[in-house]
Amino acid sequence: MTTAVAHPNIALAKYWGKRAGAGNVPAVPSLSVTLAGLSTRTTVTFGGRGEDVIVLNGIVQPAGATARARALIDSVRAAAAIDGAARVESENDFPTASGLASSASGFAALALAATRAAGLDTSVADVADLARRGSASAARSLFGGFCELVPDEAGARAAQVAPEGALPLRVLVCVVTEDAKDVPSSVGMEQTRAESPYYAAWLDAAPRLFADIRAAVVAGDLAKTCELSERSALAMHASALAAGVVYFRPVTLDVYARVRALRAAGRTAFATMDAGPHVKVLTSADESEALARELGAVPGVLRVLVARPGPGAFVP
Ligand code: 2P0
Repeated sequence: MTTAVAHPNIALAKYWGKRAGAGNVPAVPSLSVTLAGLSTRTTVTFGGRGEDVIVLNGIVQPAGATARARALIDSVRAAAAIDGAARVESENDFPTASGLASSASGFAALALAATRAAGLDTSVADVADLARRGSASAARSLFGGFCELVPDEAGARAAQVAPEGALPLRVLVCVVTEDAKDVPSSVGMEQTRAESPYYAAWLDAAPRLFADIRAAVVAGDLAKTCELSERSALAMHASALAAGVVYFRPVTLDVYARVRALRAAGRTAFATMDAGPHVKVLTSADESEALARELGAVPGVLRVLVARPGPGAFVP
């Protein structure tokens, strides 16, 4: 039995779209910041009888809803040549409708706990590869601070780009709904690939945005990192919008308008968003508390979580 803890991450350079073929390989490189203060804690026990059991936040999950987690467990069992069923218990200390993807921290914690519970001495890079097959963004949560996920001939490689302290970045998560239902990202990506006239433009632009964001992070340039991150998110959503994949709601646009107004007034404020309507505002540590109050005053914003760069997945 082993317990592992992982934190969610927010992409600064977005991943959107998968390479053709098996293995869940992203079509573009991405770069994220792992967040402190919010965690998934997962315990894996091997050696049971009967079927594998997966319990999420206290609720036993049906097999159909957890196929990717079961595939991960099967591959660990095969690699370790062990028999017996697995029991997985996983808890998030942040709500599913928080606007933060629980699949990233969930698959990162599962991959680390499962390999260690099976007695495997898998390298962190290989644990990230296992997590990536479950959910690509999860590979980035194995590493702390700023992390990249870069597709190559063999699949995709995750690695740390810069440590937690490289930038005084804060992420203000503006939660705009308690409703967890949106088009799942894998469905939205596939619809974008199949139907968007701007998908090719996204595939063309994303690697350049990634390279420029990576350079800004490594140089410790907070303003440039935030500015380019907003562009990456807007380019991703423009390609999705053209396929009818719409994650914006009226309040989302209201937050974007407030961010532009704050910026016009000289503040560091840039917006990014994922496969849901919540807006994550990127700012500096110094400005974060005041900005969180101002964003919390936008009608329709339910609450604002302030998150800082955090550590990679670990066994406590
Ligand atoms: C990202 N997102 O880079 C992008 C930006 C959402 C928008 O990664 O299909 O759950 O499991 O590989 O990682 C969310 O997609 O997708 C995501 P799968 P995942 O963070």
